[in-house]
Amino acid sequence: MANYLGKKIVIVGLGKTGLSCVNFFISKKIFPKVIDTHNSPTLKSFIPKGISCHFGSWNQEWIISSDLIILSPGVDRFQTEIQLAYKKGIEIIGDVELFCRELKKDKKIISITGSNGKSTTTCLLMEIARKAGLKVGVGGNIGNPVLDLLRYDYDVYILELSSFQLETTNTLQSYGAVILNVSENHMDRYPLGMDQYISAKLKIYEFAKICVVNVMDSTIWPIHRESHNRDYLSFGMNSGIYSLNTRKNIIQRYGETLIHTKSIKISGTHNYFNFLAALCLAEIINIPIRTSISVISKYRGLPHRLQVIHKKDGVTWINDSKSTNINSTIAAIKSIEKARKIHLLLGGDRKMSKLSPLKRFICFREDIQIYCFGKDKLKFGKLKDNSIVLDTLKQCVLKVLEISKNGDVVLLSPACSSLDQFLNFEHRGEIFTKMVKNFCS
Ligand code: UMA
Ligand code: ADP
Repeated sequence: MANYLGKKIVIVGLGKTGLSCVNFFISKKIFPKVIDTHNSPTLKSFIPKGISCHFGSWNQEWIISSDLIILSPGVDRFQTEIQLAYKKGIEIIGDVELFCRELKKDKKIISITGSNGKSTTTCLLMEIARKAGLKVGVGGNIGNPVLDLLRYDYDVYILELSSFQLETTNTLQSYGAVILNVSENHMDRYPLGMDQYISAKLKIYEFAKICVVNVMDSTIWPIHRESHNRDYLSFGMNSGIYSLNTRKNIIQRYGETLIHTKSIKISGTHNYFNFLAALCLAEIINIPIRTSISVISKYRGLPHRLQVIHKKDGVTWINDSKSTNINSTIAAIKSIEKARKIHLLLGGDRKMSKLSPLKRFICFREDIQIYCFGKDKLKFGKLKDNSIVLDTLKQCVLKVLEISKNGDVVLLSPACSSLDQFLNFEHRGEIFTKMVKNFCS
């Protein structure tokens, strides 16, 4: 357990993470300072009395005179103010690092990262572990800050970690860790491109006891020097310890059948890979395979991920609002097995990602009509002939209603962050669902 007494601590960002850090320090009778560059951060009324706050800009004086800076994941560590602090040698960490330093060493952490599938895999593993009778704490990027998990004593801590959270973590010693996959995402935060993004992801394996490895992508295999005994489990398509056999459509372990894909309730081959990773992680925490398989056979996935929200006049409406990058949108399109036409709603903030892989995938598909909205609508509009470019999601839905016919699928899988027009991806998905139900009734 680290000792923070006497240190000058500055927390940057007063969202969920910042607030959890404030509460963590207060529980130790330490009073940090808080900076948020917005004039009126939404959680400011939750700040206890006696905490000095600076809102609306940076406070360079506080930053450079501090001993320890706690960065929220949404704060870019490459901005000038933070870079100055690095140059001065000030320690800069995040909430996950605080958590790691605090958690008793005999406790097991399972950590999950990847460009897509983190929440699906995290929730599935949580359900498997609960079914096996374990007390499970789940936190991180999935929505509840990890420090809040310290309030209870769990058998296992399942952490969903973003690249931003991994960047500011130095001593994470997971019992089991996985990088599910990697594809271009958050390029607005990685000026040096994919290598820099992948390096952040690879931190998850650095001190992990058992690494779960995606055999299909060598760029995300563990590369750290073997400074300690570590084990490996692997998953992949027609390869790896846990594998998807695409000839027989079964999930296997060492070639032995575990489940036929037709017994699985959620669609999309990409989800089978999430399941393989969850099976590896469940094995690491000694859960019997039959328990895992029984949960997998009933798992229906999470809202806002390929969620069928309405069927009317032969048209199926799907909410995949959580698709915030190109690869998750390609996965969504691939998961649609039968459609006369797919009406694909795209748009928002693409976070500087290249759109060419999506262009290659859709440009010759005559069964796909695209509708583009939001900040990057013009960029998306260039992906395909006859694209329909409008300002808002609502305008796109109204247009689809004019054009769609029996046998069609309408897919909101925007490949973008929602923050230009919505509060978050849940808000975007809820608005879409409400509109569809209202307009179609
Ligand atoms: N802020 C500044 N200066 C900046 C940037 C932000 O002061 O330069 C302030 C904002 O004004 C705001 C606060 O920081 O008041 C927000 O902090 P934050 O963006 O870190 O958000 P939190 O509410 O703390 O939520 C974070 C994660 N957010 C991000 O990584 C952007 C949440 O993941 C996570 O669930 C939560 O911690 C708990 O761990 C969200 C997310 O979008 C869901 N993650 C990205 C993704 O999944 O793609 C990585
Ligand atoms: P994350 O937490 O990494 O954002 P989610 O499980 O919430 O992942 O899914 C986000 C989006 O990615 C959804 O659109 C979902 O359909 C898609 N998705 C889920 N798993 C994968 C995967 N393994 N590969 C590609 N896309 C995926």
